[in-house]
Amino acid sequence: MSKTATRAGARHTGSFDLNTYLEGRTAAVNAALDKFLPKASTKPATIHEAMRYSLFAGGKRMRPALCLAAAEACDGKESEAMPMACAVECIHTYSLIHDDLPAMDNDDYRRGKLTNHKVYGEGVAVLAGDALLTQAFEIVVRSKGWPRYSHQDIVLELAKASGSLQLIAGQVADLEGEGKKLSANELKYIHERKTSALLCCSVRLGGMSSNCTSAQLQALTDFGYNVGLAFQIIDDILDVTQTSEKLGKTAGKDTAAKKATYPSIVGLDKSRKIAQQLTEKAFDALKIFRGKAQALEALAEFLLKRDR
Ligand code: GRG
Repeated sequence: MSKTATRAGARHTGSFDLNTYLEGRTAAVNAALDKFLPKASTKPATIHEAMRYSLFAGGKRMRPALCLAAAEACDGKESEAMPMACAVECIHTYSLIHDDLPAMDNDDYRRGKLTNHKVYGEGVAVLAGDALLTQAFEIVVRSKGWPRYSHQDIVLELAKASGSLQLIAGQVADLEGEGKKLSANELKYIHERKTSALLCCSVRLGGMSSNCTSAQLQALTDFGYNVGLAFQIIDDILDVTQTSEKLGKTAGKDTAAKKATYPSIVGLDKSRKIAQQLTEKAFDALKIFRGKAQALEALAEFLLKRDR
């Protein structure tokens, strides 16, 4: 068995219990989000209901978990990383609401439920996405601040990851690439921006909330970048190998929309191999944490092996 297969294949069967970890983090993140967001009954109630509908529709909470695990690796306090974790989840949920709109991917299901616009109409869905994006900035700006990284640093981090050079750039390239034959490099450009940027931002913010050193921040950047790319390749694989019921969203959309994906360019086996190699690179980036990054390692492995 190759080094990659051994390491990415069976690393965390030992002491670390990822299920318990994820259950605990998800509950804590949900409670914090509930506190940060206006109550559903706050006027105008429709928008607050719509924001909460998608936010609490049952996502995997991977970005917040990565953020909190990164803070842990840098000896940070969960309470100080929590605003960052909630902010990245708000931005992620906004991007899903907008991506599902008829003007974009036109999807009816997300997180196992009807999409936001199917329940609240397109106008409110656009606004719910806008409001969640704005909410993310309010959450981090209102938090108490961090020793080495200013509010300005934190806001810049979030703005860069979600702006027209990263998340939006990826979505634009994705829209413009539909029906076209893209090279593997063009596809990587999309994945880096559409997916990796926010995952990378999540772990960086976790580190920043813990007053991490620049070497630790670089390690988290390398980790997040590689995990992000692997995450999207697995997402593309699941789109062709899983059912809509399992995914909680419409399966087979990439093929139907004639989207270039790793499986369509290099095939399923090679795609799995690339995802495994990227995960291996992500593991390597964690060496600097000398055993304190167990949760990050387990999450990277989980994301490689996930089936939904
Ligand atoms: C700014 C409108 C806009 C879009 C940005 C994020 C995005 C681009 C589009 C959403 C659809 C998509 C395929 C995004 C890539 C990232 C990804 C695989 C999202 C799904 O994330 P999961 O699996 O979802 O973590 P849950 O529901 O579990 O949180």
